[in-house]
Amino acid sequence: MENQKSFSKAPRRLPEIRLVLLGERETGKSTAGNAILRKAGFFQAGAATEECVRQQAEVAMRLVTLVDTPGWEAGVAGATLERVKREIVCSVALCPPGPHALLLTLRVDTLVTAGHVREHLELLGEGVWRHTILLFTHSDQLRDGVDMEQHIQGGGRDLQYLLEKCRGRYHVLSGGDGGGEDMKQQEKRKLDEMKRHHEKEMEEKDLQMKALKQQHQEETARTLTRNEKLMEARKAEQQESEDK
Ligand SMILES: Nc1nc2c(ncn2[C@@H]2O[C@H](COP(=O)(O)OP(=O)(O)OP(=O)(O)O)[C@@H](O)[C@H]2O)c(=O)[nH]1
Ligand SMILES: [Mg+2]
Repeated sequence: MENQKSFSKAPRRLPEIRLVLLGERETGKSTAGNAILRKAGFFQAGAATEECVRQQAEVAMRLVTLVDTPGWEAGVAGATLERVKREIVCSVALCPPGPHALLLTLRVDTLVTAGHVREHLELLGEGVWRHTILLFTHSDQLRDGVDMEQHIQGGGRDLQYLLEKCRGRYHVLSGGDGGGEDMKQQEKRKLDEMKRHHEKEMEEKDLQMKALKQQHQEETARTLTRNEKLMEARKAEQQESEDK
C-alpha cells in the first residue's frame, strides 16, 4: 500500500520538446513565445529582446523548453550587431542536447529577403534548414480577402525559396493569442513530427556508425589473415632455404 502511494506520487516524466525562436527584429518572436507556452508575461514582448531568454512550461502534456533570441536587423542594408550574432549562435546551447526545431518568424505584412534570412540563420550551420519551421506572425494583418494559402502562393520567389529550404514546413500564429485549440493541436502535431524526424536522423547516424565499425572490423580481420598467410609463406621459404 505504502509502495503504491509513493508510486502514484512519483513525478511524471513528460516528453520534452525544445525550441528556439529566431527572426528579424519585431517580427513577433517574444509574443509567439508567450503564445506557445500559454503564459502572458514569460517573454517581454513589445520591447527589444537584448539577450537569449529560456523559459519552460507544460503544454498539452509536453514539457516545452523555448529560447527567445534578440532579432537581427531588418532589411539587407541593416547591419546586425556582432553581439546579436553571438547570441544567435549561443541560443542552441541553452536547450541541451540541442533544439528539436527552430522557429523562424516571418511577418505576413512584410516582404521577406531570403538572402538576409540565410545570412543570419546559417550562423548556426548550413544544416540548420533541416530543423527549421517557418512561423508566420501578424496573420491578423493579412489583406482583406487573402488567406494564408494565397499569401504563400503570392509571396514571391524569396518566400518560396525559404519554404522549399524548410521542405514545406510552416505554421501560422494568429494575433498573439496562440490561435485557439485547433492551432495548438496543429502545432503539437507538427512538433511531434519534427521530433520523430530528429530521432530518426539520430538513429540513421547510429546505424551508419555501426556499419562503418563493422566494415572496419572486417577489413582489420582480412588484413590480419593476409599478414598471417604472408608470415607462414615466409617461414616456409626460410625453412626450405635452411633445408637446402
Ligand atoms: N497585430 C499584431 N501585432 C503583433 C503580433 N505579434 C506581435 N505583435 C506586436 O509586434 C510588436 C513586436 O513584438 P515582439 O514579440 O516584441 O517582437 P520580437 O520579434 O520579439 O522583437 P525583438 O525582440 O525586438 O526582435 C509588439 O508590439 C507586439 O505586440 C501579431 O500577430 N499581430
Ligand atoms: Mg523579442
